[in-house]
Amino acid sequence: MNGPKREIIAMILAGGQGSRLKDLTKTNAKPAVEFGGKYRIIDFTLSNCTNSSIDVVGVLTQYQPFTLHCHIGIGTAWDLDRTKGGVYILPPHTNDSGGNWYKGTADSIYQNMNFVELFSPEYLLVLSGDHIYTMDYQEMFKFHKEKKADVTIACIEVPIQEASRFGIMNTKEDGRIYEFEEKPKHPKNNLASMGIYIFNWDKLKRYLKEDAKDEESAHDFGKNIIPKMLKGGEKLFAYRFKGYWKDVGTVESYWEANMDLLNEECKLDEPSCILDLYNEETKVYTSSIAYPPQYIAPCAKVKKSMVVEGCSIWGEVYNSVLSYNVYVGQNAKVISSVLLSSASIEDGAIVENAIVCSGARVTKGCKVIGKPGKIAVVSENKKVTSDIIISE
Ligand code: ADQ
Ligand code: ADP
Repeated sequence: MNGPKREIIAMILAGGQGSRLKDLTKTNAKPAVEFGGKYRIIDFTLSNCTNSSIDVVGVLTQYQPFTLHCHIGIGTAWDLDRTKGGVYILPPHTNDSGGNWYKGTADSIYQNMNFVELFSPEYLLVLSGDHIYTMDYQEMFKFHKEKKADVTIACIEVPIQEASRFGIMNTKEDGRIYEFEEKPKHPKNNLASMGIYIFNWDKLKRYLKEDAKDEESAHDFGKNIIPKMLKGGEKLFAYRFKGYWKDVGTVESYWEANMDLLNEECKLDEPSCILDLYNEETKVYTSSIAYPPQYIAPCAKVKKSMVVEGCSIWGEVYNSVLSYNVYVGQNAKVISSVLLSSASIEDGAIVENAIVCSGARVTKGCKVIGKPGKIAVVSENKKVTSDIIISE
């Protein structure tokens, strides 16, 4: 089989467990976790590909992929159901030399080199399936070509206290990277890799093959490939991204990114503090299930919230994001919380600073109360029958 020739194709890394999201990723890969009411996290990256006219997209899956596979299907929602190109789901597989689980992010690309070669690309765009942002990859691609770079890494300034969660780089004035440290304990600055890379494919291929033989390597882009390329004297450039971007790697950052959707106050200020879901050019697509329209009962009060189809609300909802088919009973209160599909908050229950996962029930009169920095999480299908209050 030969695919259509493409100058650039994308590979989305979507196989990691995302263990820091704890109960949210028990039965689901992180990219398949519901977000913003009607989306799943990977929708943002897939939609960015569509909106950037990148029409060959491989999705590398491994950990708990069932929901992710069902959700992506043949890519219709993102207009990626092509006869030539489109979206391809790439789980680990065996071949005549054996085959393996994906040992790390770089290994997952290495094991799919034959797939990439089908399209004879000159460049490879490597993306993560677990970031919330909208971005035109063509702008970054233009930058990559202008700089005649071997690798371009998208980067953004993060609060210094969070810098040790990321790959941190130092650049010269023209953007050339001269230092890169993956998750440094004591970061020297705050310019973070967004885990979005454009590689010259021939060059990357060489490094992937060498890295595959290296038994000491974790076969990870941030830990191994990028430092090796830097050491090998390749031209690495940093592309500064100006918009909103969040790596929703922890329960707190996931909750915050949901709350950011409700943040009307800063809409006119910095582009980095808003995620605009209403812009036609950066529209986020998703494959959704049909539910009846949401019903807001006469006794309900709903303010500053996102409420998706199928919800029925009899109680009070403030500053919250409600996914499909959520029930909020009479005299129940939901404040600053994220309720995933088919969660049920029964009569008189109180939920505040919390995430209630899919199908969970907070039974009559029970309280689930967390606080910013210590969000309360109710896991999937759990029935809460006594108060959960995070006090310290
Ligand atoms: P992390 O986010 O910690 O750092 P990682 O956990 O490797 O990177 O996940 C990146 C993506 O790869 C995720 O979407 C994950 O699902 C996927 N993935 C992980 N292991 C995989 C495997 N074995 N097979 C397939 N997919 C896999 C990275 C960079 C940092 C950068 C941050 C930005 O290493 O330098 O700062 O991303 O978020
Ligand atoms: P406004 O008229 O300015 O919209 P609201 O009454 O909507 O004022 O309240 C503003 C904010 O206060 C809302 O965003 C909501 O988060 C919060 N709020 C309002 N009522 C309650 C309540 N009963 N419990 C908790 N938070 C509330």
